[in-house]
Amino acid sequence: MMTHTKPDAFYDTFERKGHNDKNTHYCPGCGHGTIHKLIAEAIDDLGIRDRVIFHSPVGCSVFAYYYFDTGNIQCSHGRAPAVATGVRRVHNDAVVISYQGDGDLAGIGTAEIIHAANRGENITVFFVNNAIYGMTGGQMAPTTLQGQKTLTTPLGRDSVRDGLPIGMSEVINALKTPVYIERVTLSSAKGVMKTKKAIRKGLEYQVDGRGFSFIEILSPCPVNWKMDPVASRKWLAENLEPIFPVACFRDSCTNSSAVISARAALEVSELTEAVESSPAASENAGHLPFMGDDQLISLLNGEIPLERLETIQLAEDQLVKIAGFGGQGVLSGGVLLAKCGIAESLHTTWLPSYGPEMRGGRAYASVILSNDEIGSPVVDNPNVLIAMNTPSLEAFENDVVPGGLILVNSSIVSRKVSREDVQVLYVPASNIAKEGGLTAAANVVMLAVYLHHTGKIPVERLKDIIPATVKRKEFVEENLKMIDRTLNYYDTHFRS
Ligand SMILES: Cc1ncc(C[n+]2csc(CCOP(=O)(O)OP(=O)(O)O)c2C)c(N)n1
Ligand code: SF4
Repeated sequence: MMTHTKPDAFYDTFERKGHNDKNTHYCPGCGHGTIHKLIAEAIDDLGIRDRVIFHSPVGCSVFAYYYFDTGNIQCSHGRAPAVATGVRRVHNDAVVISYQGDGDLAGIGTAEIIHAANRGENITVFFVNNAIYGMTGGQMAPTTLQGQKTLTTPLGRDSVRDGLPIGMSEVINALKTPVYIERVTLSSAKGVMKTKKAIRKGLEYQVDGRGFSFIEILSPCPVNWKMDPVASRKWLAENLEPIFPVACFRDSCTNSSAVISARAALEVSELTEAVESSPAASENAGHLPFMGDDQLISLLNGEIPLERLETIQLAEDQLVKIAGFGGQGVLSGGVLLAKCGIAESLHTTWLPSYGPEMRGGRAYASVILSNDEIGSPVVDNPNVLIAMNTPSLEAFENDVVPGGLILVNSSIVSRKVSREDVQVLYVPASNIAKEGGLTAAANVVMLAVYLHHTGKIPVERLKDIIPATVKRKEFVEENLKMIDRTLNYYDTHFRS
């Protein structure tokens, strides 16, 4: 009987998620978890745990040091190969790992990886290519496929505007010094087994002092690809693998290399045409994040006439900060408010900010509504703060401008606002939402109170945009009812 156990190279518990927690912060189906396990197993097999110095990047794997019970260094974005070089040169006996995502390695850290490879540093690089910026919510990465829809390419990556996806294994293969370059995939069980072998080989070569190893791992990001874990592995096989062919590009140590050349750009274009017309791509097309509504597209296309751009006159810009923890609808609340502004033809910005976890971490959204063009989307001193939990109130209460408005989710925040020069409304938003049968709609409750109380934008606008914005159609009606329930609450408790 085979028993699956936790590798010794992992800590017993992962304190990032709380005391005694055995779960990682990764989303279900994310490739990072699988890759971590394979690396930890290889470290165990080679008996090198006490020698490993793991360099974790900026990206979803920024917290790798919470998992690997090895030496750990967290590097700034893209710089892991440079830091690893320094460590390599002063610790002769260390086994140095540089673990990097595609935004990190192929975007911001292009220079570092090329020069570390070219110097033939005796380090092992694990390059996790999920074709997107995962941690920041799904922007285009250098490896994003042509036609692939991301947060920053809502109509698909366009090679004329954005260039073609970069094959980093092919780029590294153009250098003479690396000893081992292989691209593997997590799309299937067989692919995972090959990945395991490649990871082990890359570490072994370093232990033997042979030189620079580069292992590119095609890895799913179900959350930002807007698919479930099973569909994402299929999409990986059908779409990423044709553009980034799985292959051993160089294995100088066994002399059995099957060196393949980079694909010509034209050939890639032909392949991407196939991607764009594939069922997986059209499935993806239904999930345009935040930009999917006709109105925004029309606005961007200039179909909404410019003369409609000054309908509402705001006495002052609305500088709104909505803050809480991930899962309270803080970011989507910001989107709803921003869309209300757009629907009123106001100049509008929405700027999300959140911790590395896709769920449960700290989060806030800054929204600006203005009659004038907006210079910066950053809101340092809001005139409206919507505090969904206590840490948010504590973090931002003192930033609110005198005379500003603070809405406190009094279902969760037990303390009172200490400022006396601001207006405060204590709204039991979570309770109102729960009693209305949709706990997740506390954000809508707060927005309805804000709009109704200030009269800046008719609350009707919120009702107008909800059907096109709320992703799960079965919740549209509940959200609309929640607004009426909130207005009743407001009229009873604040107007009387
Ligand atoms: C210098 C700097 N620029 C930008 C950022 C914002 N940022 C954080 S993670 C990230 C993208 C990471 O994407 P990737 O390397 O593909 O890793 P993934 O999250 O997909 O694992 C960016 C741009 C930052 N933290 N620091
Ligand atoms: S956002 Fe993507 S890469 Fe990041 S943890 Fe989630 S699935 Fe993984």
